[in-house]
Formats: sequence, C-alpha cells, structure tokens
Amino acid sequence: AVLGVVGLGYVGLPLAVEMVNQGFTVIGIDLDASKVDSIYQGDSYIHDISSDELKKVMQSGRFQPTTDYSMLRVIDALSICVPTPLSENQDPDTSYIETVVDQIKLHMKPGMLITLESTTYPGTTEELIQQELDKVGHEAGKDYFLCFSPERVDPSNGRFTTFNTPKVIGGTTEACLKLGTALYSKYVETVVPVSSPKVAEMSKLLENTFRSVNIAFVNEMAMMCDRMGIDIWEVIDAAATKPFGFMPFYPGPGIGGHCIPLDPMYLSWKAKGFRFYSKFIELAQSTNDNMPYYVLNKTSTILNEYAKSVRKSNILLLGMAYKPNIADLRESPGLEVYELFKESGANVSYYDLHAASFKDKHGETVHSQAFNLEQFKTYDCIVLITNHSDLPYYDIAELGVPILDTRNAFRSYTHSHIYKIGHSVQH
Ligand code: SAJ
Repeated sequence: AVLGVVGLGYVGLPLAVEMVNQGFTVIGIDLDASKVDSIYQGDSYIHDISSDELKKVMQSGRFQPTTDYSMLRVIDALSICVPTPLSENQDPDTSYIETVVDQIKLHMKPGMLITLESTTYPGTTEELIQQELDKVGHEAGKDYFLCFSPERVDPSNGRFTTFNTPKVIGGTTEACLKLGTALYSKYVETVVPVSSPKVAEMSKLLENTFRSVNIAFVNEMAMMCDRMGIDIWEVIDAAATKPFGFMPFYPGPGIGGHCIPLDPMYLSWKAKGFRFYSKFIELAQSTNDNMPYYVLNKTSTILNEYAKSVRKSNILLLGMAYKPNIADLRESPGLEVYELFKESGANVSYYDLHAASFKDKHGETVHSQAFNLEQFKTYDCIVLITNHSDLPYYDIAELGVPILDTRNAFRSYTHSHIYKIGHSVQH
C-alpha cells in the first residue's frame, strides 16, 4: 500500500516519518515547495524531527515529498494534516481542507482511505468531505473510505511521540472505521475507535478547550492572589500534592501556539449555529487575552518601586517562543506584550536564542538582542516571557536588574529585585 500525507508541518512530517519507519512507502504533498526542497536536502524544519533522521528517511527511498497533487492517483490511504486557522473575524478558516478536497475530486484513487487529522469543529468531515464527494458521485464506504482521527502532537514533548500517543478514530461507516483502525494500528501503538467522526472531532475540542479554560482559570487565580498578597505558585504546588482529582495548570503571560488559542473558537462558532453560546470559551479567551495587559501593569508597579515609569524605560523580554525549548512564535503572548510596551512608550527589546526574529504588527522585522550580560545590565526591567531551559538564570539574577518572572523560572532565587506574576510586589 502507498500511504499519503497532505500538509508536511509539525503534524504531517512526523506522521510521514513514522509511516516510513514502519516500512511503508509514503508520498508527502505540500503546497510549499521550500518545504519539499528542505526535505530532499535532509534539512529538517520541524523541531521533533532531526535532520539526521530525515536524511535516513530519504535514504530509505520510501518517502517522496512533492507539490504535485496528481500523485493522489497512486495513494491508497491519505492523512490530511493541513492547518485550520482562524479568519480575520475569528471564524474558522477551513480553506486549506477545502483545497485538498478539490484536489481529491480531481485525482482520487478508487477505494482510497481518507483520514482528516486537522483539529476542527464537529461535522467538518461530513460537511466538507463526505457531502462534497457525494456531489461528484463518490459514495463513502463504497468508492472511498472516510475517517476523522485527531492529531495529538505535543511539540518538544520528548516522551510522547506519534507512535506511543493513543489515537482516537471515527469512521463514516463501519467499513471506514475498520479500515482506518487497521491502518493506524500499523504505526500507532494504541488506536481508540469511536462511533462517528463527530465524536472524534468533539473529543479533540474537549481536550484543548479543557486546557484553555483551565489555564484561564489559573490566570484569574494568579491575579486574585496578587491582589491578596498570596503566592499563587506556592498555592498551586500545595494543591498539586492532592494525588487524585486535581491537575496543575500554571499562570503565564497569555497562551500561544496554533492550537489552544484557536481550537475553542471552532467549537464556540459551531455551537452558535445551534443557538448555544458557550460562556466558558468566551470567558477563557478574554481572560487569557488579558494577561499581556496584566504583565504591563505589573511591570509598571515594579518600575514605580524604583521611581521609574514604563514610558522611556528600557525593557528586555526574555524568551519570545510560545512555550519553552522551541522556536515557534505563532500566537506567542510575548508578541502582544512587546506591542503593549511599545505603545506605552518603552524602549523594548527581546532575547531568544531559539527565535531569532519576528515581524511586529507593522510588518517591521525585530531581531533578538545578542546575549550580552554587560548590555543586559543597562535595562530598567527584564520580563521573562518563556522559560527556555538554556537561559542563564543565575547570571541574569546576579545582574541586579529588576526581573518580572511570568513563569516562576527564577523560583530558586530569593533576590529582592526578582518579582513574579501571581504574587504582590510588596512581598
Ligand atoms: N500554558 C500556560 N499554562 C499551562 C499550560 C500551558 O500558560 O499550564 C500556555 C503555554 O505557555 C502555551 C499555551 O498555553 O503558550 C499552549 O500550551 P500547550 O502546553 O497546550 O502546548 P501546545 O499548544 O504546543 O500543544 C498542545 C498539546 N499539549 C499538551 O497537551 C500538553 C495538546 O493539547 C495538543 O496535542 C496540541 O496542543 C494540539 O496540537 O492540539
């Protein structure tokens, strides 16, 4: 059997590599020719796939990356791993999925198994794939087979991989589910069949909305503790000693990535179509979106302790990626914090070894500062946004520059000039 993956990003490329490693011949399709070139060069652009691993996969001769959709003609089983972003007005943008479906209409191999993996609202598989293929006379479960199986890739998670993370899958018909389960069982350790694509679609949204809501809740707790002069970080560690019925989440400067900030909006958007308005999702969104303002206000309070104001002060943001030890800047809350400091008249810079530059909201490229402790000493305040493991915490603490720690990364330092969110300044 020839397997296919459409979308060679942080989900699709690891999936294709896993398939090749399990002995399959795989065709990888992506619109972006530079991705295809990088793969041929054996240069990995995905954090969790090393270039050596990619070179080995290419040497196997069983992986063919291409931009040519007509290759769908030789693919027996296709996994669709394309992005599902939000449009300008925060509504689902399913255009990437629709583009793939248009190509499938042109080039589908009879009997093809199609599995959508992109995180999306319940009903997508039926409405955007099954109903579309019905229109051109293809019947699911007969002319082709259709499943939904959500991806659970957790970038930079060294422990859980594509292979050992249980995979939920729902089929349009019994035959679809059987085929999909049989295929995924060949390269995923545990497959969890459910009764329909909608159940599979909804289970993924429950997983990610669960995170967004709980992160928002602990962010609210952090602001409460700040006001009450209680250390939220100590409170969480104490609560986390409860061995059952509790799971710690931690406050931060907001939430980033291309999943948690977006996926719940897919759910609330679809629910509105059923005249159901989710208060949790809207409240979580606004609470998490408010955190950059809280960071700005807290920095202002700290600067006031030194008779300074945000305006005209020199601020250094430490870490810009959306979570530790990766380079991904998408939706990073640090970007919003950066813009707020600029709008408040501060001279704001950032240092992140993993993320060398980004485009600010005016499209200007902002480059990371070089690592230079003497230069860092000249800042009025350092704000830690992302707790990369390789930051020199000791050296930075010893600078004597006031630090606002949004991740409790300096927990082992007791210098009086180190402050943290979720605790009052006058501690
Ligand atoms: N965050 C907090 N506090 C927390 C946890 C996370 O502020 O307690 C922030 C992070 O800093 C980050 C954002 O939320 O900015 C998202 O973090 P995340 O840990 O959810 O990481 P993602 O989005 O890269 O991956 C998640 C997966 N992570 C985990 O379950 C741990 C998982 O939900 C999905 O497989 C994945 O999204 C996806 O692709 O949907």
